[in-house]
Amino acid sequence: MKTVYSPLHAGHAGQMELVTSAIVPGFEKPSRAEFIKARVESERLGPIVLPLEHDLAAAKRIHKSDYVDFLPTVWPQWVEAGLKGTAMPFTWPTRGLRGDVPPKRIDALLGYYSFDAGATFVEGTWAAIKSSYDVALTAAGLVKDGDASAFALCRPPGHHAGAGFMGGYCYINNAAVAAQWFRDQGAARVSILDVDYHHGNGTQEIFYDRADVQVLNLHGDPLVEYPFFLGHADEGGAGEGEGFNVNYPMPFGTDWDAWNASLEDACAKLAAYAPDVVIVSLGVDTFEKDPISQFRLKTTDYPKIGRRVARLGLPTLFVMEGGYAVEEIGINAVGVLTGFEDR
Ligand code: Q9C
Ligand code: ZN
Repeated sequence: MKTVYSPLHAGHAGQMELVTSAIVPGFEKPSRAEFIKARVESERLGPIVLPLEHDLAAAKRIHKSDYVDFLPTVWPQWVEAGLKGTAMPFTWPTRGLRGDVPPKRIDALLGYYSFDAGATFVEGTWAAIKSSYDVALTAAGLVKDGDASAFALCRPPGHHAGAGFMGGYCYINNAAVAAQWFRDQGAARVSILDVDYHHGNGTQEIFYDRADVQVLNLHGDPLVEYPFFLGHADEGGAGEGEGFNVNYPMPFGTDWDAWNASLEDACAKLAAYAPDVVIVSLGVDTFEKDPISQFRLKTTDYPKIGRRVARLGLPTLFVMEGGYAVEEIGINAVGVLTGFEDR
């Protein structure tokens, strides 16, 4: 399969991250994408192609227009305000505060348009976000034009970004953009299978009341794991979307056998839905050695994921999400893809 990759991701670099008790260098760093690209090459997965440029219309089909327009202005506004370092929010309009009046300061606007401090900006961040979006749409185009599968090597990732907010290293929800794009190109139904360790709260929110995009999410139990405030088993969709959102929260320590039981159930529901195309939100932070996660999948498990998805027999777009064990991220992510190709 072809891989779509942009070197512009690399400008999103050197940012700081707020964790439970400290500020540390960001886990979501450029070497992630470079290790994956190197593995695509060494495994000879297929050609690596650059993305085509797209305007932001496809992003605005699922994100709020003012939110999308805000993203390219963040760093220029930050600099204009005389600020340096890493742009990050510090105040959020939670319950009891007003979330409908955007403030007039860039540091406060960052909070207005986010749910945590995990989507930070440096000078090259917008170009990276835009390139990641272009990567997803270009790879979607390959599948639409007849490729059985394609790999969107997106960085930054997307699945935590909601209709009007960023967070969790995510800005534009690349998988959700691609799903809506397939619908707009004539697909009747699209399934998103999110295998990232963290719940894809943004993807769930965007499609929660819709029957035309099925969202299946395998992840750490939000009672004890980020993003904490969405992803429970009783979230099944609303209105017309009732029954088309399925969550599989799992405990710390989940290994292949237990994780695979959820995957099998998800694949059965996916097959019954009979979509025209499958989008895999491909996070490999389920890995036993991931520095911020608590599942126990092994390197040998990742090809099994790809094989199972291939058995669905559907056009498939893989969209890169998380995975922070950078030495192994390429082996594990590309393992899913070579497994899909049964080699
Ligand atoms: N101590 C994705 O995998 N921080 N996002 C967790 C770490 C946020 C993960 C705290 C993790 C976001 C795309
Ligand atoms: Zn993740």
